Amino acid sequence: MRVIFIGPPGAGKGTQAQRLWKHLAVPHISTGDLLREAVRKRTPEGLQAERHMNQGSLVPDSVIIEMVNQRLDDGGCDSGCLFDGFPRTVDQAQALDALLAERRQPLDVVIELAVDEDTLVGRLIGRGRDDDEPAVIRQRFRTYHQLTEPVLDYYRRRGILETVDGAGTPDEVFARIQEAVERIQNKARCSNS
Ligand code: B4P
Repeated sequence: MRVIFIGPPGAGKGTQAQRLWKHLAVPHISTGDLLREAVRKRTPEGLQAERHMNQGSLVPDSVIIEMVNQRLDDGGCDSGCLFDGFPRTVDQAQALDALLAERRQPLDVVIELAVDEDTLVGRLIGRGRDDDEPAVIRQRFRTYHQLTEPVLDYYRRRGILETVDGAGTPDEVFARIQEAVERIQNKARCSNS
């Protein structure tokens, strides 16, 4: 299966992706993790990304798309993968369509993790990562509304968006995600038979 996780900052994309990739036995591609790794290694992409991440803005599409392209070329994704935090703009979504079409790898489902903003702020402040400072968190929410919410419409129009309530304990959220994935798998089985 090829799955995308989308949600506002702190929605639990990383938390739930850790569970889902193990459950589906597919590679996990987190652009946030790839960027933090590049920052840690002080690569040219990492140095460019760090400034954007620390301001709560998105890293330029060209950097992200090339990073994902390389990750797909590294292999292991033929039978599926889980994209976590990517795509975050409509241009990234269109680029992903092209990358997957070249490889004849269709997308199965996009899971939106929906959580109210007050809960999210509490989670992020509790986590305390470098980009979890209040002014930066506010900017990350603005960026999400402006640039990432249109991505939800992009996939809704295609009929592959599943919205999952991301409130509650990580176990409760994961149970809802599993139900959504099963719904999609059953739908695919029915249309193939
Ligand atoms: P990400 O790494 O994707 O981070 P995130 O959106 O802040 O967090 P996530 O939703 O994964 O939350 P988590 O599970 O950790 O991005 C970081 C930055 O990288 C972006 O701001 C951007 O600058 C850049 N970037 C990444 N991808 C990009 C792209 N495609 N294009 C451009 N720029 C990009 O959970 C957060 C906290 O909540 C944790 O402490 C966790 O323990 C807790 N939590 C999770 N689920 C919970 C639950 N159910 N109950 C209670 N606590 C919970």
